[in-house]
Amino acid sequence: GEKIPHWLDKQAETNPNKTAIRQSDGEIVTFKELRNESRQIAYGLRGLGVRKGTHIALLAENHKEVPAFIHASSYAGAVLVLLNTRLTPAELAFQLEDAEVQFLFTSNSLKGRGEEASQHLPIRQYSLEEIPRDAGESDVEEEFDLDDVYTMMYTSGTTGNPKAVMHTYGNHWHSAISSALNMGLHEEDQWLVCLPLFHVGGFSILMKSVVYGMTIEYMGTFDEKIIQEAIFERGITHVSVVTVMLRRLLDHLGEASYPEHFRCMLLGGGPVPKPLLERAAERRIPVFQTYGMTETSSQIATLDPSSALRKLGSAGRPLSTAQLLVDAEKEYEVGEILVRGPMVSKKYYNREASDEAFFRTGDLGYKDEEGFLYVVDRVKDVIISGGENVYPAEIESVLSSFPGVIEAGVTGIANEKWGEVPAAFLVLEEHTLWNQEEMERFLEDKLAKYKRPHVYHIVPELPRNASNKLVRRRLPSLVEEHKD
Ligand code: S0N
Ligand code: AMP
Ligand code: MG
Ligand code: MG
Repeated sequence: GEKIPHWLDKQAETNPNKTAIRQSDGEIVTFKELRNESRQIAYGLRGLGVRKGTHIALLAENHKEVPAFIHASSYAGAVLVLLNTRLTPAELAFQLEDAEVQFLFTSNSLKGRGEEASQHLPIRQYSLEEIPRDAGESDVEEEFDLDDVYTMMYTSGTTGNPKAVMHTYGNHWHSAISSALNMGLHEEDQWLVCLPLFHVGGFSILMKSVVYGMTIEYMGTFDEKIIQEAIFERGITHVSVVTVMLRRLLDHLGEASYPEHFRCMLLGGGPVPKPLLERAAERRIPVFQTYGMTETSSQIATLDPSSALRKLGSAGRPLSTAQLLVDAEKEYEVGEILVRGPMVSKKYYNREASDEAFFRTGDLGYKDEEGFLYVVDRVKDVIISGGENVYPAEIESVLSSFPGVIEAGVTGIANEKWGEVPAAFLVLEEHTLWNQEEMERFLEDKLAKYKRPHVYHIVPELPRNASNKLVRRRLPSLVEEHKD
């Protein structure tokens, strides 16, 4: 495929002294320093045995060393698997094995969890600190083939089995470029990273930074107070958030409004309640709802600044290089959302590539007469809790392995804080004494906290359709019927 020069080398040449990354505590790295540091880490990785195409994984919160490590991975030509830090060792082990990871790098705080996850796998593990920083220069990748795979991130797509989305350099490149064409690019732009880098929403900001030569502020854990300071006092112009984050920011803001220089609150990763958008609009906060997913390397449709208020509730129109169809006959009719574009991942790792021209998202939406997209629902039974995906089939299979459980059904129920949380419906063997505490203890090492059911209902049977398939959407009504 086409080749482009390493984006960080390019920025180090054109904007050497510009701030690439400012930590929220004030520490600054210029593009030239970031290039040098990333290359040095890449030499260290080479010394450990990482070659072009080697699968390496990262298990770390948003620590200081992470951005340089991510760029080092591209200098080393490695395929970087980004692991969700909220997962249990058992869940991590599945991904490490499935992705055929050879090296695991962790933050110090997650070292133990990494060791537990990789104990039965042929993986060499290091903490980020252990990567040698004094290795002599070696050959690193100075250009990218746009068709080469750079990152892998796990999702369950529409089926329920976790699978790794593969992103090429070209996917990330076109994602960044298309976003800029939609939002515009100003010399003084500064994007705040308060999303985790292990999901594509956060990761894509790092890519935008090196593709545009844009300063980012990078924070460890989500903290509304620090975010507000960054916006009011440090000139932040863009922030990417999920719904729960926007609500927390608005609550913290009180009666104030954001300063003039603030250009964009990019809101995505899940459904957005209209009252929240109205609340933000009343305060004249420029919220742009976006639609995208891991498979689309972040945004694929986004509301543009000129339509933001007129089309409140819409996720906008497809970015300039993207196409978006709704599988329906006419305007306003709901159908599955289909997408195509150079930012859309071609393939899941170790799965057959689809031969369809458009990617079926598993989401439902409609377009209005001007082509603006409204996302209304999902075909897939995924629950989105605070921007994290929960796959009912995965939870059900763990619940069913608990003694006395004959079958389990899981569905999302509304939750004020997280949007949606999982609720479990269990059919028990006769004479089984239900003990919720025991179930909760049982789940501790099997499921990440955000995947564990918030409520349990013991029911006589689960709703099934004519072909005996569990109908998860009917689960809540089952409890209502059961009550009276
Ligand atoms: C909202 C976050 C920050 C909450 O985490 P916080 O406040 O740090 O909590 P902790 O202190 O870690 O834990 C406190 C308690 O809360 C539980 N908990 C934490 N998170 C969740 C959750 N999501 N659901 C349910 N419970 C949760 C903890 O377990 C703990 O419990 P206790 O106290 O009982 O032990 C955090 O959840 C967060 O960062 N969420 C966002 C994740 C994310 O990045 N999602 C987006 C994924 N999708 C994409 O990346 C594709 C879309 C996309 O690209 C995009 C998305 C957004 C914006 C822009 C884009 C784009 O297209 O560019
Ligand atoms: P992920 O699979 O973690 O990348 O999450 C992406 C999913 O979040 C999409 O497939 C949608 O189901 C949901 N999502 C993303 N953006 C929106 C939006 N603007 N409105 C409603 N749901 C969204
Ligand atoms: Mg979370
Ligand atoms: Mg999600």
